[in-house]
Amino acid sequence: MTDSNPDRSAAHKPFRRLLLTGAAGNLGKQLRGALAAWADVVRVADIAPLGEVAAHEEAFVVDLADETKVHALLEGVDAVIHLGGISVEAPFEDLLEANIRGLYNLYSAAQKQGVKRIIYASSNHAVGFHPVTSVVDVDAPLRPDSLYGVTKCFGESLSRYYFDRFGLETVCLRIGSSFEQPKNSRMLVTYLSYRDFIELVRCSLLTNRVGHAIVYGVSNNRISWVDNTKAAFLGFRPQDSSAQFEHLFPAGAPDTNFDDPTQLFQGGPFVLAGPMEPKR
Ligand code: NAI
Ligand code: 15L
Repeated sequence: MTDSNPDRSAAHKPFRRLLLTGAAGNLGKQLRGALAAWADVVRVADIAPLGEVAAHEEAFVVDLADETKVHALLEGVDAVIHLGGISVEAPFEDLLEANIRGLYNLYSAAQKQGVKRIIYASSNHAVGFHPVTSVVDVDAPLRPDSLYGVTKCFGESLSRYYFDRFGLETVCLRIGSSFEQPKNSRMLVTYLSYRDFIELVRCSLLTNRVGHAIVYGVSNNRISWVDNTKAAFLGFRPQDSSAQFEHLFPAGAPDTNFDDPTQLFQGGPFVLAGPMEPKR
């Protein structure tokens, strides 16, 4: 996505305006500062308060389910990093508004506003019902492990449709577990450091012609359940590893409890988390 406008080249930033949704969340807070290097203006959005707004930022408090506001949110935007939405298993009604209706609103508005590319935060839970004894590549069959995972499959399909129909590019990031550090032994396998997450977003934004792509977001961990060979064109090379945290979760005797689905499948505890009853 190089910029051929001479006025823009003079500024040495590849984008005029980037939109970051979910900017008040865990990963949004990590990414927010980095975006200043890639765009003159960073539009930050969330349903939650956005805190202090920097000089290069525009803040929008928006519910993604609000169609009118989402269309206004996309005005004048070159590319989007879409992290907003419910990030764990939840009652269907809640997922429906934030992750299904909200995502449709985003793509519909992006297409009408001429947005060129969306970086979509999918999840390992789109394929979480693959066993831990397998390695999944980006063409592995979808096997969502939760209604949350189903919404991520919806996002991957919706973005595929918008590329095939309108040429709106998307990179779907099947993020593993991106936190300060792994919280359990499963996350030693699925860990994505914040630094590697930011690098993955950078590669996804700046690679020319991505079409519709899927890539796994994991660091260079000692054990892996995923294979990014077919996404090599993105140039993502993770620098970090969960090895530095292995002492926190010492390996025990092999787990031979074949009745425990949270140990058998890549999605871990998500495989038993749903469906959840609506909140009354
Ligand atoms: P998070 O839950 O901390 O952040 C999500 C943000 O979305 C929150 O700030 C929340 O207020 C906002 N949001 C929720 N509903 C909204 C709505 N209706 N309208 C507008 N904003 C809304 O999650 P985190 O960890 O920052 O993850 C970011 C994205 O990456 C999420 O889409 C999540 O599903 C995905 N992801 C994250 C992983 C991780 O390990 N952190 C792993 C796999 C996927
Ligand atoms: C996700 O998709 C969630 O957003 C995050 O909170 C973690 O639970 C992560 O997956 C995981 O699998 O560890």
